[in-house]
Amino acid sequence: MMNAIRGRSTAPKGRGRTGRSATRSSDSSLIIVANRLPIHRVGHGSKAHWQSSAGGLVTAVAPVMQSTPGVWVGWAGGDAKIRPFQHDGMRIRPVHLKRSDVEHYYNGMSNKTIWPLFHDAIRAPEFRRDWWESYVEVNHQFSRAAIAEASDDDMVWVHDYHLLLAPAMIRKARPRLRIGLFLHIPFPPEELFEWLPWRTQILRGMLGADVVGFQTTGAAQNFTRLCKAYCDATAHGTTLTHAGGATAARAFPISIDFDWFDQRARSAETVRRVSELRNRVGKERKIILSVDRLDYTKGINSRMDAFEELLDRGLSSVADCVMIQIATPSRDGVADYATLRDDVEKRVGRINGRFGYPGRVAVHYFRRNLSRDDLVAYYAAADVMLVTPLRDGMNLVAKEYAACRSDNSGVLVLSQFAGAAREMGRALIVNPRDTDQFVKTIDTALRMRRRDAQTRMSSLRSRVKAHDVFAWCDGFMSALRG
Ligand code: GDG
Repeated sequence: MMNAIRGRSTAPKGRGRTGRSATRSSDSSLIIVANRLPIHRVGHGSKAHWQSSAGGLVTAVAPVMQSTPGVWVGWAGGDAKIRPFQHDGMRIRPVHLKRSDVEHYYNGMSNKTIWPLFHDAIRAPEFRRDWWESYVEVNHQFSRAAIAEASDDDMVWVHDYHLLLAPAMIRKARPRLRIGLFLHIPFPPEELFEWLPWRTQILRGMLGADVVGFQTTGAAQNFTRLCKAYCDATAHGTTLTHAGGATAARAFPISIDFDWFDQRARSAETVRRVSELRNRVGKERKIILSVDRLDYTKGINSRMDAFEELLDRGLSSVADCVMIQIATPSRDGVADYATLRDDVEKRVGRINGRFGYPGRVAVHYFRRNLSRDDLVAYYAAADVMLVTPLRDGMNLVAKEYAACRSDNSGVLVLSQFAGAAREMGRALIVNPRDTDQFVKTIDTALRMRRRDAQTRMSSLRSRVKAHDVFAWCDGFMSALRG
């Protein structure tokens, strides 16, 4: 494939008003540029091999890369220098990060500045010049790798908040490339974004793309207002015109591979696992499930508080229901995450101490990565799913749950602050900070009549099926092709 990329003609194609190439040949390659590679190394010595990784971005983009010739530029984790290689039909180009970059660019600027700021400043963002300098340098490094892989006919698709400067850096070296940027997390309103000492540089970095995609229209509008204020951009519909050319800023709500989840949930193996799980927790009890990365944006503590109050007020009991919280370990290098873990574990201990009895635990808490098949079995077993982040770009878990409810049973309780709430209005929508309303909504979900639940779930499933990850990708890619 590499020969095909390098050997392809770089003759100019049709050019748009901005001087950027406006059409692509059908055999253009796609170069994905993302902080992490879609695979990670497992095992040691002769048994070491690469395995697909879990996570929002990987889940969403991997199926697309199976069907399009492409390259994935990203960090492999750790500090080993790894040469480019081929994996499962895809060229992998690892970017090497120094330990100090992991500390400053990744743990620092990405996860202690941008992540909290873009999530409503749920934790106070820190602003450090040395982190910023490292962020600039690492963005250059990713950009150089992308430039080395791309011929002028190819498309480059940059992902997420770690690489907001890369579109303009790549554009500078290769003015005619088609460049897309998709932001997986929210884009904040002016009054928060303006805190950033490097706000203009970041906006200009993003404007290097031909298409900037967001999870919601609200996020795209926030970006548009800021570009008008700080980059002299003018807006016509969803197109921003600025000194560097034109950029489309629009919502492309991300989704899941609906059919994969649907079929897996219907399989005999899943049916067997569900029945085993039900027998273990007690057939008569309703299962309330949550699945999150262990992150303070996901609202795990407020959810535990609501569940505790539900039991405390006697609205439900441990004989009637059980909560299962799957919490995937995340960002262990950031102190806030260790504190969160302690807080969550204290709450689980307290609730079990107060309400559990022999043979009946109130909260089952798993802090580990499960296989996708295990996850599907939990989704298929759960009577009520709580997806209640304090702020979330989209939240794929909400969509995965709906996809696993092939008989239309199950009730989804969804935070109004998840991007998914824009599309999944037939869920029970909650404000997770309003404990009173939260407790009542869990109670309503537990008591909902089967027919009402089925009407809601059927509508949720239709929406997710019609707007699956392939539709998301087609939508973004056709905008990118111009
Ligand atoms: C970011 C944005 C946006 C979870 N635990 C396990 C596991 N998972 C999988 C889920 C789901 C994914 O990870 C999590 O996706 P989310 O959307 O919930 O969240 P983030 O990781 O925060 O992702 C988010 C997303 O990007 C996509 O744009 O929706 O708003 O924050 O697919 O199934 N998978 C396996 N084992 C686990 O234990 N195998």
